[in-house]
Amino acid sequence: MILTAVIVAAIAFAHGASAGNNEDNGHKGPGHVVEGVAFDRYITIWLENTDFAAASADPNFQALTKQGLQLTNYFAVTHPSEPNYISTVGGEYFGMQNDDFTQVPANISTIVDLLEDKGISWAEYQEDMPSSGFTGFQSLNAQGKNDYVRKHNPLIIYDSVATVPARANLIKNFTLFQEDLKNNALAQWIFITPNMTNDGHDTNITFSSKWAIDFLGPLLKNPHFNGPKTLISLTFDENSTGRLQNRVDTVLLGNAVPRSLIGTQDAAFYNHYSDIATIEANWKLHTLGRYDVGANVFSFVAKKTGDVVRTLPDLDKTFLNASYPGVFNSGPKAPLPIPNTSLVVNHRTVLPKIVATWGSAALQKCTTYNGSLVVPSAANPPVLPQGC
Ligand SMILES: *[C@@H]1O[C@H](CO)[C@@H](O)[C@H](O)[C@H]1NC(C)=O
Ligand SMILES: *[C@@H]1O[C@H](CO)[C@@H](O)[C@H](O)[C@H]1NC(C)=O
Ligand SMILES: *[C@@H]1O[C@H](CO)[C@@H](O)[C@H](O)[C@H]1NC(C)=O
Ligand SMILES: *[C@@H]1O[C@H](CO)[C@@H](O)[C@H](O)[C@H]1NC(C)=O
Ligand SMILES: *[C@@H]1O[C@H](CO)[C@@H](O)[C@H](O)[C@H]1NC(C)=O
Ligand SMILES: *[C@@H]1O[C@H](CO)[C@@H](O)[C@H](O)[C@H]1NC(C)=O
Ligand SMILES: *[C@@H]1O[C@H](CO)[C@@H](O)[C@H](O)[C@H]1NC(C)=O
Ligand SMILES: CC(=O)N[C@H]1CO[C@H](CO)[C@@H](O)[C@@H]1O
Repeated sequence: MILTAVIVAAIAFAHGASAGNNEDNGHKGPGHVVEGVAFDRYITIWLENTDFAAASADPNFQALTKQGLQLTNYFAVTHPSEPNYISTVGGEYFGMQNDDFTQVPANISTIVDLLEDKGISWAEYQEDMPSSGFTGFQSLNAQGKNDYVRKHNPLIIYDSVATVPARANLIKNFTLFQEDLKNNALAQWIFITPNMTNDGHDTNITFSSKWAIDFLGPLLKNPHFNGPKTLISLTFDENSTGRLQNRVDTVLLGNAVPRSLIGTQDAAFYNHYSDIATIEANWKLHTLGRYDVGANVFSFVAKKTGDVVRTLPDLDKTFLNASYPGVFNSGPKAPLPIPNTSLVVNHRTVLPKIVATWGSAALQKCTTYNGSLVVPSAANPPVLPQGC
């Protein structure tokens, strides 16, 4: 019975989505389009485990880079994969330093809460995910090879998404991506994960960059994907060499990138939290009250939103190559971190629902988020106040 209800809900949603299409507007997703300051659609595509130097030396990656704006000081936040993926939608990785089967408690909010609060549509597309909202650990192909993995699916790891069928159903596979594309029903916020072959995890940058250029080539010319104000971030979850700086090669593509910046570089300090910060600034969203608040907004967007792009002191000594203690650390533990519900950045306040859950004086005594650009790591862990 429950399954039937879920399927009915999914069909109802899909119907609503196509009913909302507007042929005059190449970027209209499900429902109405909420205009952003610098972009109306944000698409993130994550490849795997590649050092900045290796990506920037790859000919296919170079060809894509020429069509966009390259971020030369964009950092992953730790190792291995899973904490990086969850960081970019939740503003925190809870000390995780493994790729285990994890469920983030339902009282932890994500970008989904921020987007839905302003009526902005969203979806994830995970290649070879066997069914929408699948919560399993992995899915092997017919030959028994690695295909879909939960650790590369950021939102399914959060129970605030996975346990709500209407939300979980928006986490779909590439078959449904092609369908949504054809129907001009793509959402305004999209996260895309290729399978373990295509994303370079079980191959290498030669393979993943070929996949990326083959995948993106036609899509960049398709107004259902690259509408007049679409921004695409093509990046990597982490650098492949643990002992070195965790810098990854990131390219911003799409029609929202100002023409004058195509083929140029931006050397400001960014990290996976800059993704959320940029989205929050663009759509004037609330924040999560975590590391999203302190992160730099991408410069060209910040120029339009009035956000201040700051310089990181000691960039050369920033590695972000290991996790601090936390609930999901297999080693040293720390309590579930409490968002700082008083943080404000460029008029953006913490989502009221988060304040309602976490805003009591007793809890706020023990928050560690201070809105700084500095991202903690094993070498510079968050410091809990006395008595927490
Ligand atoms: C959040 O959920 C966790 C896990 O269920 C629980 O331990 C914690 O007390 C909750 N915190 C708040 C503020 O609701
Ligand atoms: C994609 O997801 C749909 C909906 O859950 C499912 O019916 C289909 O079998 C999946 N396709 C593949 C290739 O896994
Ligand atoms: C990954 O997807 C491609 C198609 O995009 C397919 O050819 C390949 O077999 C898939 N990899 C695995 C391990 O299933
Ligand atoms: C990637 O793997 C392919 C085939 O295994 C190999 O030919 C190619 O040189 C590799 N590329 C890099 C950058 O290691
Ligand atoms: C992180 O980088 C520092 C500086 O190179 C190094 O000392 C440390 O061992 C690295 N940590 C890990 C876990 O690789
Ligand atoms: C939480 O944010 C408020 C407002 O910016 C700030 O005064 C306070 O110091 C922050 N708490 C911590 C632990 O940094
Ligand atoms: C703010 O937090 C960062 C990251 O944990 C930390 O490095 C920095 O020292 C803190 N700043 C202040 C003023 O407490
Ligand atoms: C910033 C950066 O890319 N750091 C390193 C990641 O690992 C590679 C491979 O050893 C180094 O060359 C990079 O310098």
